Amino acid sequence: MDLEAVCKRSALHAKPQGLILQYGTAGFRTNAQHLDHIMFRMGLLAVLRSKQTRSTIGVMVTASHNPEEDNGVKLVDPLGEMLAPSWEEHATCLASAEEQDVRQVLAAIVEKEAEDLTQTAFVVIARDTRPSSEKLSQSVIDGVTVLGGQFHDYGLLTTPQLHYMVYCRNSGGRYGQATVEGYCQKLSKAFVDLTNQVSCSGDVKRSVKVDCANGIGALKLREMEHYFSRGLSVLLFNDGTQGRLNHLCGADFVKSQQKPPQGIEMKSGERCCSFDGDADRIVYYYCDADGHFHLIDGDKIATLISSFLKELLLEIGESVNLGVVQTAYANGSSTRYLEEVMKVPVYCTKTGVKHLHHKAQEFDIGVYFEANGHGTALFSEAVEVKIKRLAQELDDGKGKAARTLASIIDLFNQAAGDAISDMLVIEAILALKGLTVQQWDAIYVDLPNRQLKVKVADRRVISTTDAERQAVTPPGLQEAINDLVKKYTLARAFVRPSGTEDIVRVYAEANSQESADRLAYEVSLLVF
Ligand code: 16G
Ligand code: ZN
Repeated sequence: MDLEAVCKRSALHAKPQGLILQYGTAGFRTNAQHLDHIMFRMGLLAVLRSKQTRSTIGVMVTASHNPEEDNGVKLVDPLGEMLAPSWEEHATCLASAEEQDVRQVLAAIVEKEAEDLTQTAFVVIARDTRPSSEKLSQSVIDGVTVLGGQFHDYGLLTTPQLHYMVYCRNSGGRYGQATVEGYCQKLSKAFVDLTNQVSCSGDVKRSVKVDCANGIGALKLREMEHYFSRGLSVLLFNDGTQGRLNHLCGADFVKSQQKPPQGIEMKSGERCCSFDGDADRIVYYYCDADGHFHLIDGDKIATLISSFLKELLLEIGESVNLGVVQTAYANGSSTRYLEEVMKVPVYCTKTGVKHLHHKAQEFDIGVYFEANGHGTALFSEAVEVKIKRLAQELDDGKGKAARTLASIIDLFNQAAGDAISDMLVIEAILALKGLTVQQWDAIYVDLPNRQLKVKVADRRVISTTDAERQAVTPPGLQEAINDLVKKYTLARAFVRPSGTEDIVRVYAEANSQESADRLAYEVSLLVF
């Protein structure tokens, strides 16, 4: 490792003195102007991680649903997963080092991880459509090359597409071909196989309206739609030709504001969905005949998917361990429905995709979704092999169910939650089951809920346990929340420090909107 050369080049990507940024829940994120040094250094770190794991590592330049002037970066581990926690710490140390200390921090990482520096390194890079992304990804490449790493720049990809590429490259082709075409073909073939089972009924062609948040999702859907257009037509809105990224549109806006995005025309009963800026989240919605807006969030998506999977497993006659993973934000009605009606075990983890993903890996089939619409389903290798074998061997009703399940397995992006893949899964399930969006929505009724942000002097005084559902500190806070919750019916409330903003988040739900609003407000006064 030529540290002299690294330091010289690092000076060209100098860190503003005193600027300290943390590798947060989903990597570094802030105003794009402050990120050049971070990008260069994450190029360096990706090379070290690649040498250590002897695998291809991914670097994604995006700030997801943040405003257009922000940007960010995250590393993708060998199986397409989020970076391991010990390396998040290395990332924070390296990003925070003043210029003269970079050499020392790099050497410390090499020593701690017992790196074999003679190993080759390979890094794949992609970016979203932000104006700042292209230049910032060049800084990543600069970091990769100065440490002697090889790289492939995919250019514009959705975040989950990059996760998919990393997984493909490290699975020796077992998972799929690591190209955009490979991704499009794998998903489309699975989707067409599924929808071919229904299209013979002479139905009019299905269609869905998609709000692309003025982001990368529009480009990638356009690139792909001709592969599956016989089964589904997608009508794109907020495709980036006019509006600003994530501005008054996109999955995060729709979920948090509980209203339709700007720039989409909705007719009563029409199925619509929104992606976020890097297309790793999706929520659905529709307007009823009275013009009322109905949101179908990640919880209802998880319910649709897990009930469909469970039905198929029953038909096939296989007993398989299927579990659903949620966070504290999951609507109480969804948890109750899954546990009591569907008899599916439900687990709760801390917020952040990496926590849900790891928990879901414990099951033969693990379905995980955050209420905000990030999620997917994971299938153990044993289950995948078995189902695909049964799909070939059996030719009765069981064989048909096995073939459906085999296609569904291929349609999921098992590396990360993926708005395009999830949309195709949902569209296929609705078509196969002949469900309208209203029928899907009616599976259960969401409990009214309210989220509030509270600005405090130091959000770290609040610490939590039990997957963020109980406050440990400050002392007395949890008891006070419990006392408030007791006054309401079907109520629940919790507080947690945000992992992405300098605020505390309050969540409350109860049997009426007024109660949920009041409870959230009362809890926020405790935090203040
Ligand atoms: C990040 C997470 C998302 C989580 C959100 C919570 C990933 C890829 N993204 O966007 O899963 O819901 O942070 O933010 O992990 P908060 O801590 O500010 O509530
Ligand atoms: Zn995102």
